[in-house]
Amino acid sequence: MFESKEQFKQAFIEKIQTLFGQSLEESSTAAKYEALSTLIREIISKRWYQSNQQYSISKEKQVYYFSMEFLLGRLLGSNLFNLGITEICCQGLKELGIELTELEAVEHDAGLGNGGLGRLAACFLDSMASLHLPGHGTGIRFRHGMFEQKIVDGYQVELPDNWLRDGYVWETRKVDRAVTVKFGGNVHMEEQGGRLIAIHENYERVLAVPYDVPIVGANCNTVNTLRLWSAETNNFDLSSFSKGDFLKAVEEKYSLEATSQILYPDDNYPEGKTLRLKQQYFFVSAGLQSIVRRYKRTHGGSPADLANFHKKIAIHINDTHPALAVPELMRIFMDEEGLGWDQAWHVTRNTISYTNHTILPEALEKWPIELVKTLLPRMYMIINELNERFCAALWQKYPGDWERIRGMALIGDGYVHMAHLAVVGSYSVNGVAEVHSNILKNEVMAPFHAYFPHRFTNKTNGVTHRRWLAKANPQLAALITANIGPGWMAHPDELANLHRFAYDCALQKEIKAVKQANKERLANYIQAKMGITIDVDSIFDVQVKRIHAYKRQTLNALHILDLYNRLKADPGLDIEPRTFIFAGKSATGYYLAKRIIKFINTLAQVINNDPAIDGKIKVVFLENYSVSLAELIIPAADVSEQISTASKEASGTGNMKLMMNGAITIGTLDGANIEIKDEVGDDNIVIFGLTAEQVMNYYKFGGYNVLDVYNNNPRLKLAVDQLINGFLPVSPDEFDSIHHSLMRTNDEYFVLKDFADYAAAQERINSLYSKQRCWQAMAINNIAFSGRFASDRTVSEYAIGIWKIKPVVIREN
Ligand code: HBZ
Repeated sequence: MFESKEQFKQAFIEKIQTLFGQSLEESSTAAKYEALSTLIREIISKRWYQSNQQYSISKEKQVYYFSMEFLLGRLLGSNLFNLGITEICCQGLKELGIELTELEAVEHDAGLGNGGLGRLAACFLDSMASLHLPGHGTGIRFRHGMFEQKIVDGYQVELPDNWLRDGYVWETRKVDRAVTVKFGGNVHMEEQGGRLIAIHENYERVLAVPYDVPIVGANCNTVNTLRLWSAETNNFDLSSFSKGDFLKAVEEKYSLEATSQILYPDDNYPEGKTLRLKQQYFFVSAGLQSIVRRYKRTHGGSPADLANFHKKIAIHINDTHPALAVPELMRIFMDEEGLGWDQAWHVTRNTISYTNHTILPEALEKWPIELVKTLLPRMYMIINELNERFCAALWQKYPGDWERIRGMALIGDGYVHMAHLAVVGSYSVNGVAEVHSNILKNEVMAPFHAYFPHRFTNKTNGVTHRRWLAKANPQLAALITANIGPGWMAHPDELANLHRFAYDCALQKEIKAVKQANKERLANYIQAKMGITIDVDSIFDVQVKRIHAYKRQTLNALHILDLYNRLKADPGLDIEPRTFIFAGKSATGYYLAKRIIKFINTLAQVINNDPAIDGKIKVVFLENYSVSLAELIIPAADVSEQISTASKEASGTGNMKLMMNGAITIGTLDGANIEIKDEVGDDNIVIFGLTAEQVMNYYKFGGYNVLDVYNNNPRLKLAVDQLINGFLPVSPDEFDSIHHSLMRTNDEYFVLKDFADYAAAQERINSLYSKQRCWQAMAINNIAFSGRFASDRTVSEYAIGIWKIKPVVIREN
């Protein structure tokens, strides 16, 4: 690597010359970005090669994290950071008159995910590499990632994300590692040499080509691999061609390649489209084929060798999207490697582990039998056999209890139930926060927990503090290091040493100054992007996440409307000035969520333009929330809104990113908020609302009396009425759907029920903020007690408790 700034500068200038035949002065910002990234990639490549070599030689167990989504964001900055050369590059570039941040901004976000689930996968990759763990990702190279969101006249408009348009320096196409994936056709069994063999005919063949992205560990030589599969066809349909049907040949080519064209932008609301099932099988089959091929090279390919597969390979499935790994691994073992059913099942069941990320009933994946049968006939046969065997075993244990057996079957009511398949086909099932794992065990998956009591565990989520603290908030990181030393970077628990400085005047002042600088940075962005001037001395109150009824942006918005009403009625109302900042995307077909976006933007329009308010409150909806935008917003937040209906948010991870940047959580006792509260203590968090138990009890007894709550709270009544009484400058029926969801369908998410308590909690926030000594101490304590929420902790729990993998320290040679 670079021994000095001088050496770096020389290498950088040379790279521009060799890549573009240009001098530094002649090159564009984009060219400079490309040159820098290429230079860095070359450093990475050497370590990548060494890592692969040493993994092969060591023959240690490897884990593969299968996920439909990897929400990586940008890689230049985090690669520099993990290589430990940010400073040398930044200073070297400065001397050449270049700002590193400007080059970083050239990179298109790899937005290959919807939200928490996809970003978690990206954090886990970072942690695995940084903990020296042999762990890799397997996913899809979507040609178009999460759509780009524009806000036009207050509405969300979706534009295609064309992130690959300028090429992607971090990937390497490995055409020699391509495999084929088969769809459709028919399968029959034939006896050959005394064995029943599955014969698959008339299928459609898609070529799966891997693109490998290096995953660089922090301060170590480890470089792991994220393998993203792309659907291609290697030849036109020659029979159509020879018949002169050129159009048909082209049509087929594009239809096959469509498989990896687009990420479905639905979080927690699967659309059940054929193409999505195709995507799932596509990457699962390609990924498993390539893992088995490598295993055979390293450990031998006889049936006896393959019987030890699970001792060397762990496959983790990120929610049920890759659950076809269960029947596909069975197929490979039986149809391609000659193992018998029992042996194949033993190995498969001991290879796969599963994380559940949601209990929302509408989000549990199920696929129509007919669709599975036609698109994936061999998968269907195997699932059917698994189902028969599983139901027979249940019958042994619960003779006559049809009700229970029906509820647990893999196939029922015309569908294949993917969560059932995932639980039955794996050796470990985990939830992502304590409360969520308990709900899985005791409610949603209670019969499975009774049958497989040892299979269920909890692994509370975490996020990489390298990206979300050190890189996103370098000034804060420097301040922390100045006070407690640099050890926290490798051991985030050491952040707890900050606690004793919570009331230290000097530190409080400095923490506040850092926050102020981050707020100014965000305010400048908002000014430039939206032309809105915001008060940098106001409280920055932030709710950034997908727009979803259960996340209750509506509760936040109704409270803002109420605050506005009160300010209008009493201009002298004593409140701290506040800027309410929202960002987030709605699924394209999610009507209610789209109206919620319009509602927030309508409030912004009314409030921001009302001189009577005197700028005391402002509302901003930032368009196109992404990893990079999150890195700008989160360090600037004072208040973190985590206000989901208790029991609905499996964990949340934004809550963790915000706390480690010193924001104070206002939240319900849901997901990881509960554990955040346990870590920081009651004095450093503001909790309100129903508990998960209360919510679930209400559901059991048919809900609560909405009218009672509405009629007995005049402030709430006014705000709810204003949705439909012409008060807002929109057509009178614009917000009918929101009003309807609250008043006519029994307020499924308890927005009205929690309103009064939420408003009281907001007053506590207000009064705490007015006591700055106390507020700054809270901020410091939130940073101090965020160590538990580092993904390094989560990933090492997975490594030890589930995957049983050990670190392999990569040596430079
Ligand atoms: O996974 C989220 C949970 O809602 C959140 O509570 C948790 O912290 C996070 C990580 O464990 N779930 C998702 O983000 N889910 C999806 O994005 C999703 C995407 C496609 C689907 C279903 C869910 O078909």
